[in-house]
Formats: sequence, C-alpha cells, structure tokens
Amino acid sequence: MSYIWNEAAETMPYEQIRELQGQRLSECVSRMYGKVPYYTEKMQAAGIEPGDIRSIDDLTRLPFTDKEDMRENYPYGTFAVPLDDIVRIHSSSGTTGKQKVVGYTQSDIDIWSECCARSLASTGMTHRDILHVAYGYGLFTGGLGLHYGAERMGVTAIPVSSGNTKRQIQILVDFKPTALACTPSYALHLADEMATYGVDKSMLSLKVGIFGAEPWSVEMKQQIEDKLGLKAFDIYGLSETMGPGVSMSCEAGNRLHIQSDHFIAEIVDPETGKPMAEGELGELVFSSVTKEGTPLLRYNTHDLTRLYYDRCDCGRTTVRMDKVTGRADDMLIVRGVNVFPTQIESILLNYGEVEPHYMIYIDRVHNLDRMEIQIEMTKGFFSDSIREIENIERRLNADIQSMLGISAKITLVEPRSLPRSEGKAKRVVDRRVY
Ligand code: DLL
Repeated sequence: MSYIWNEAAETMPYEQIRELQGQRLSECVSRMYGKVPYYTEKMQAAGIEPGDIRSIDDLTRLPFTDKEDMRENYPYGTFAVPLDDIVRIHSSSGTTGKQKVVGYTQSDIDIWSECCARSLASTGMTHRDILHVAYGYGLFTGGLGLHYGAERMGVTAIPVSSGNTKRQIQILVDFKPTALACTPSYALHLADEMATYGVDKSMLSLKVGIFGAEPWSVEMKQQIEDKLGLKAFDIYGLSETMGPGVSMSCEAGNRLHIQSDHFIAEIVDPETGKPMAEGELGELVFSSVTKEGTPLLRYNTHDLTRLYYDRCDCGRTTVRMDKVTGRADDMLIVRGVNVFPTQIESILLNYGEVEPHYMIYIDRVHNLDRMEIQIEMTKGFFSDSIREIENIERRLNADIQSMLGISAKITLVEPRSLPRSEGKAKRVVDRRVY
C-alpha cells in the first residue's frame, strides 16, 4: 500500500462513503434551498422539497445544473452565503460568454487544500519534496490551489506561476525542485526549450509531474516522462466545483481517484441525461456537497469519461474515473464524424519525425468540411528532403484516415513555428460559417 494522506477518508468502505454522501447531499440541499434563487426555482419546478432528499438514492430526483446557470447568475447569484463569509474568489472564462465566478469560505479553502494534499500524496510525494508550481496564480485556480495543498502537506512550494520560460528553466536547475506542476503542453514546451539553454534532464532533480487542466493522451504522458525524466501524474478539476484536486491519478495506474467524500460523481448519457452504468462512457456530473460558497448540485461538466467503484491496488477505495480525453462540447464534428484532438495527438506520438505540437484548422469549402492539420517537424527531420517530408505527410494522412474514417490535409511545418501557450493549449481553429 502506498502513502495515503487521509486514510480514514480515502480507504473508507464504499457503502460507508455512500451513506456519508447521502447525508452531506441532504444537508447541502437544505443549505441551498431558499438561499440560492436559481436553484430554489429549479427544485420548485421539479416539484421537490428539501425533505424529499434523504439519501444518495434520491440524487437522481434533483435537477441538473450547467454552465448557463453560472453565467445567467453572474457574478454572485450562485453564492449560498453572504459575501461577508467569502474569503476568496476565482473565475474561469471558458470559450464563450461571461466568466463563471466561484466563491470560497474559509472552510472551502481548507477542504480544497486537503484535497490537493491528498492528490500530491498519491504521487508518493512527502513533506521532503519541493514543488515548482508553474500553473498561473490569479483568477485561474491552478496556481493557488496546488500551492495551498503543498503547504498543507509541508511540501516546499515555489510559486513561480506561468510565463518566462527561460526563468522557469533556471529555477528548475538552481532550486532543484523534485516535482513540477503545469499543463502537459507546457511541460513539453519546457522540455524542448531546455535544449536552447544547454540544459539536459540530468541537470534537473525532478521525480514527479503534476499535469492537468487540459486533455492529454497516454502517449503524451510517455513522451513527457522520457523528456523530463520524471513520473507523470494526471490531476483533474474545474473551477466550478473547486479547482485542481477533484481527482488525481495514483502510483497504481492511469485512473483518477475522486475525493468522493466531497464530490458525488455520476456519468450520464449525453443525449438523454440518464445515469449510466460502471465503465460506460458518458458525461461527468458532480455534486459538490461540502461546498459552502458556491455549492453545485448535479453540475454537468460535459467532460467525457467512465467511473469505476472497485478498490484500487494502491489501497484507496474512492470512486475512480478514466483519464478525460475530451469534452462533449469540444468534440469536433467534421463531415459528420466525431473527432477529438487527443485522437490525432496519439497518432503523432508514434512518429519520431514530428513533434506533438499541432493545430487543427477546419473550413467549409463549397459546403464540404475540410480539415487541415499543421504539425511541427522535429529539428533533426526538418533538414530532410522534400520527398521524405511528403512521404511522412502521406503516412500520417493514411493513419488519420484509418483511425477517424476521414482524410485531412497534413502540412508539416518548421520546428517551433506554431504558437505555444503557457497555460491550456489551443489546438483547434474552426473557421466554418454556418
Ligand atoms: O483547469 C482546474 C485545474 C487546474 C485542473 C490545474 C488541473 C490542474 P478550469 O479552468 O475551470 O479548471 O477548467 C476545467 O479543464 O472541465 C476539463 O475540461 C479540463 N481539465 C481539467 N483537468 C483535466 C485533466 C481547471 N486532467 C476544465 N484532463 C475541465 C483533461 C482536464 N481535462
């Protein structure tokens, strides 16, 4: 059994977790009813009163909530306590419309720090470790969330925040952090830039990577591990329910442990909203039942994954989810075919000639969708002959065609010519006009 931060919570028998979840759910409904107008109205429209929610079996009687509820009640309409009791505010912009604003009471901050401490511990980190936090500090939850979790554990936190890659590399070499937290795409960028400054992975002390905030493939995980000489872990979360630390992978595999005493997870069918069984792929829905500032009940994240309820080899009994490979609303539909950027990424990672830095452009020409994928060549391959380059473009096209069932125009571009992000990578430009 590996190191577990909170054994009582993380190894609780599943039946006991369900009982606790039911009790906390019923308390949360009572806390919200009458205090949060949008939710009270939803419950009234569904003909439910707080007294109707007595156990976890009553969960599915409650109405769903969605990002529109957050946006329509911008900025403070979703808060369940007076602003006086709020000690911190974060927000998340998303792709369209107004920010989603979330408020935390002191108890919310304490629980968040606890969840991040559990997450860090599940990588094998202890108070002896030093964590370089390269997630942004600010309204984004990544930086401050992991920072507080590290301090809670007694880990030394270095609050580098995002940006200034040269300085990041210098700190990695000089301060000798043993763990790095950033988006997976930025981890790859850091690894590539190290060569520019004459830094080799043997000059770093990194053992562990805490990567998340965007979808990434298992193949990309392998590549980051090779390039930085560390073991990569997947951290998941969203501002609406807390921030990073809602779930985290462990030393036993790629599935992520959900902090089930604080977050009740469900998987629902994207079309019908009906609950799905263990192991079935659908949309992830959370109820953040211990949250005081902005509790959310049955909030549809639109992230696609599966849930598992068995005990993990690491000893934890908390509910696990698969790696999130995409969001139902990030899914591209090209010529009627569902396409996720991570599917393309997993093909690219089989080729030594290209980097997993790519951009997908979608256009509509004469009523037909056209997909172009620009992919960076590696420095070594860039100098090769035009014929060799065309050959790789053809092979990539054939692989993409056989995985997705549609063809794409593949354009290999110069090394480091595509835009890099210090936070979440932007990989898709959809220029179709409907
Ligand atoms: O990204 C919180 C976070 C910060 C998580 C640092 C992990 C590390 P938001 O900006 O609100 O919050 O974005 C949340 O990002 O619904 C997913 O679509 C995506 N996401 C987050 N973590 C992962 C992950 C933060 N590990 C949205 N794998 C979520 C795949 C992820 N997607």
